[in-house]
Amino acid sequence: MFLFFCEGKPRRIFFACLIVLFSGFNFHCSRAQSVAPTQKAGSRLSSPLLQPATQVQGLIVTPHRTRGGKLSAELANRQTARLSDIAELSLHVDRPVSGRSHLLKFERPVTIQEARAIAARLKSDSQIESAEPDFLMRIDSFTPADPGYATLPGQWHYMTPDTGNLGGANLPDAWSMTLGSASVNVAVLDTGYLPHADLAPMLPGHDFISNTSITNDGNARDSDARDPGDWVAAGECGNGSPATVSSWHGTHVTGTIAALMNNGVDGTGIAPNVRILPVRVMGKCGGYISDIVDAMRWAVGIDVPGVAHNLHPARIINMSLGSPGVCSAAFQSAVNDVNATGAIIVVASGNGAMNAVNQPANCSGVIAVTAHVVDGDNADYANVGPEIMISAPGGGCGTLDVACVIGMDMGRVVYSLGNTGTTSPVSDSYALKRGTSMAAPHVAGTIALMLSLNPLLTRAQIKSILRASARPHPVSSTCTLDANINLCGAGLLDAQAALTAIVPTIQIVQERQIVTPAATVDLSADVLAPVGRSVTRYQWEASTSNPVVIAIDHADTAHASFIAPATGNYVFTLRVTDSSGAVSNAIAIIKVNSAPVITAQPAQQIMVGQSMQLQLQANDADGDVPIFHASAMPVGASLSASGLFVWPNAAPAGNYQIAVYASDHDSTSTAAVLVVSVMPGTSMMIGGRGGGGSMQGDLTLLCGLIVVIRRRLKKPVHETI
Ligand SMILES: [Ca+2]
Ligand SMILES: [Ca+2]
Ligand SMILES: [Ca+2]
Ligand SMILES: [Ca+2]
Repeated sequence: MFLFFCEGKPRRIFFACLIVLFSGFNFHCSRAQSVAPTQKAGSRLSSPLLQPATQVQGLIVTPHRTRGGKLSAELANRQTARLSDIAELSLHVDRPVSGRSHLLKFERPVTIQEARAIAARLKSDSQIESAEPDFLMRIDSFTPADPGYATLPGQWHYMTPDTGNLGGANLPDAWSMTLGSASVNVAVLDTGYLPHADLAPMLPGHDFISNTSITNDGNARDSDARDPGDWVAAGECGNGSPATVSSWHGTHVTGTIAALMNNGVDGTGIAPNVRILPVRVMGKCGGYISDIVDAMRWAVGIDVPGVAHNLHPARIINMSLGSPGVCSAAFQSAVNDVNATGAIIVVASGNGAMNAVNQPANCSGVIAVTAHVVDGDNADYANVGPEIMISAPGGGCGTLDVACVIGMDMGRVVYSLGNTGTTSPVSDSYALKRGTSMAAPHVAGTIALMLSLNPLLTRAQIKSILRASARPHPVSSTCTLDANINLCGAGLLDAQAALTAIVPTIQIVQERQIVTPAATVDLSADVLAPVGRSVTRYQWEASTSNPVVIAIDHADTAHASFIAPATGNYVFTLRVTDSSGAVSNAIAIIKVNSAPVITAQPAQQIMVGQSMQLQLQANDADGDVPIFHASAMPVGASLSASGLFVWPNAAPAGNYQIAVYASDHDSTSTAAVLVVSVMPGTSMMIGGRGGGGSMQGDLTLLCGLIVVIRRRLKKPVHETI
């Protein structure tokens, strides 16, 4: 009965296939229309195909341009009896559609296959130019074709959240925006990795395990980060410790972040195009802080003694590891160093079912991740605490789901890569695991997608977006109980919402400027739209709280300008809109400042040995209090910040030209020259102090020639300038 491989009307197919049998052709029972689209040349990934809904309501029918006059008239008059006969299903005209078409609705919704068959029957009518199902389009969402994605147990943990799966990380719509960029490197600090048919080649990583009793690869640190297995015998990890098989934990975590998509193998990863830097820190029984902190620094490009420089520094570190206790000083120091490079660290909260977060998830400056299960409830094993930033799928039983039994929760755990070996590696497999270890890489992978869309995102922006885009913990779930408020972070990871929230990055060229009145002031910005989008609008706006209204030139470009008014502080906002409608803002602050102007002083004359004091004055147009200073002074003379010039017992005789200045906090006056002639002869000083601005002694009055100089001096008479 091979005939029924063909779709369409069985009776017709039967005859077609009879013809084939008798004519001896190799007939594949396919119709040109149903040939699957081929992948674009050079592309490693399938295009994000639009997925039609499973039911169709109607058809778009277009009469033939020349032969369809009668049909056009029928449709205009809503006469559908003839078409219904051809369709073998009752149709009615819903409305005209642009492009000479009409939308015809079925008497009942039909399947996609039925709709296509009806459309094909209608197209056999010579008056019909085209007839096609009116499919429901969705926003570029697509479903990976990997066999493990949708087939039970499946990767529910990536899927669009719905009533049966409130915990899904909402990746299908995120994947239509990006599958990751090969320029984003994610370091996985774990048990190492195994090459796997569902993994792209790893970046050159490193094995940081120095302790040969746990390393299990026959040597201490080395440049091969492959996982030799971490199985242990009973008692090997301490008295009473159980025997365990190899976990292949690092391979599982790596697969969650970057397993290949649409390659026909296993499931998929969250960011299949990003690169993984495997860094081995965990062996038999675990790993030591001393090795892990070295690995953290090395992963982001900080040199570690005895290890070759990492040529592929990571922007993201995933650490699905930890142990109870406060954050150690060594961990905190490493976190600080990593953060200083601009990288971001994601850490699992731990599986102790405690109201306490393991270290290093509790270190300041990391993203601590707890785990939820398929219905969005916090996982029964997951640690929570105030350090938690977000929850991600970790699988297993929910805390409040008493009917759920561990081991009977297949289909509710996290599906990723594994190996069949119980000790040493044997062959590729997939593995089902539960844990906060599985939750953290969901967040790391999502951050990798975010950085793929906009590599300029800062750690603060990433955290802010993840928090703001998280879905609320489900009503009446563990994390909404009064006792757990603020212990589970912002909510459930939502990759689609996080990526949608990424806005263009704006870098104002000069965020703060101090300018002079009447200057032409540049308002310039470098703007980067997320990948796949473009900037559609720039708008510079002057703040309504500015002291005066300012006209901005070229306000609708990235490079605007204005003429500075006389004085005051001004705020300008650049608002950038991208082609997705996302908006971001940045602010430029401009201070218009006038430098102080020193009030000219008459030339001063004084006899040798006399004392003088003089109060200098300056005017600052914007009201700043001037601060006086001089570049050099005659021996014994001084000038206070408030402008009091004092020269007791002036000597020796000569003509002094003293350059004085007044500054506000932002600018300095031009030099003013205080001219003092010290006359030779017997001191005739009269004791006591005179008032500001006058010489002491009668000879002051001898000052006849008053010269005011406000210029830069070329030749000092004395070396006092
Ligand atoms: Ca080794
Ligand atoms: Ca090794
Ligand atoms: Ca795959
Ligand atoms: Ca000023």
